[in-house]
Amino acid sequence: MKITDAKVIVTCPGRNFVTLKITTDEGLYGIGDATLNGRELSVVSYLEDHIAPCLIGRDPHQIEDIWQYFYRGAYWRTGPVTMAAIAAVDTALWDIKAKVANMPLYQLLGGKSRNGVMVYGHANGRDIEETVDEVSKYVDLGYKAIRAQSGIPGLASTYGVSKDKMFYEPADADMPSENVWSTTKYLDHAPKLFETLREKFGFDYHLLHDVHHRLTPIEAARLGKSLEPYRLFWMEDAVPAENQENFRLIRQHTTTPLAVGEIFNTIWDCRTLIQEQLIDYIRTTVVHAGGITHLRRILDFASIYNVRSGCHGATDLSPACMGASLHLGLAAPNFGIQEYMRHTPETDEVFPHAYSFKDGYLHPGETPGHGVDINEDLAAKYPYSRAYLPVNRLEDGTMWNW
Ligand code: KDG
Ligand code: MG
Repeated sequence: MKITDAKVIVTCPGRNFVTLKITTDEGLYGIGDATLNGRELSVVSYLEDHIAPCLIGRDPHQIEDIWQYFYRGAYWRTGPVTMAAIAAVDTALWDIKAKVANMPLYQLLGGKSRNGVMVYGHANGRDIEETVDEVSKYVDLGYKAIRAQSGIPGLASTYGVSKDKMFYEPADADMPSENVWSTTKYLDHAPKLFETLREKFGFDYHLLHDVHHRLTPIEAARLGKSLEPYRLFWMEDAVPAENQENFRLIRQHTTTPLAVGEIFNTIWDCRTLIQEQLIDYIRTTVVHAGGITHLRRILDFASIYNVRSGCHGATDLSPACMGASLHLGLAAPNFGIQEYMRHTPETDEVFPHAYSFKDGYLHPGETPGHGVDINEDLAAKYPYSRAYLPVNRLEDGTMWNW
């Protein structure tokens, strides 16, 4: 079998997605997600100009060798653009291999370790009251785990609070919108949200929270401590994680479980965090961490240190990424939870998929491959539209982490 074509498809059914479609001389094809939110076209160029020419003529079954060829062989290793491009190739090749085997991908990854993949949804509101109402809606939909974010008094907008309740879309403008952040106001408010949620819903549901990289280690330690009575499933991205050692300080001070890694690209980005057991959940995902091949390596490494998966699954990760992630989640021994921010109906139509939601769990389905396809005619009706994530400044104008 030989690869005859590697085509990059860019579509914007409400938001931008980049997809790689690899076709073989036997007519079988596979697809992989290559979306890098706000920087999409850099991955398009990487794939079209630098990867596609080296793919034609190769045997699609040699997934590991092809992965190493594009990782080691590039000389310039790692980074989100390179790793998203490699991920797309890898995901498409696993899709092809499973189609050839006529099996759902999870069978090739060792078979299922559970009946379904527990997911968490995103409840958010402008204030605590509205967030409580939104949590109720997720409870009614059958979710077992819910992420809660609320607007902060005195701040015009903040991460995680959306106008469209089911579809949070932070990449909202042709030029980056500017948010204003106050750690003082946030630290005062966040524990009140979870106190109210536990009073109202008890402890039957898992509650999660995303700090979105905004604190210093000692502030994160303080927040973790103040959230302890509310027994969160996790506190996510409490600090930026370029400096993995930062988590030692947070860990020393709090028993609130810690999750990090949605922007990591390789196993090296999380090595200290995992080896020293400074975190409980690793959030690396298929598209931004080198595909199924590399994510599986990270999860296997994490499994020796009691660290479980909590893969990123925001709307900017396409259904092709979600499908692949669900197969890995069904098979991995140390699966923890999967984020599930729903896609719009337009996106679901462009990417017909076999996965389905029931009673708080997603199942990848039994279709051979990863079970996600792309309708190219429909995709062509939604041209690329530039959209940036916001930027963040402190109240005095200093640039901060968004
Ligand atoms: O593109 C950025 C989003 O994926 C990110 O802001 C979402 O933090 C996020 C999450 O936990 O889903
Ligand atoms: Mg996050």
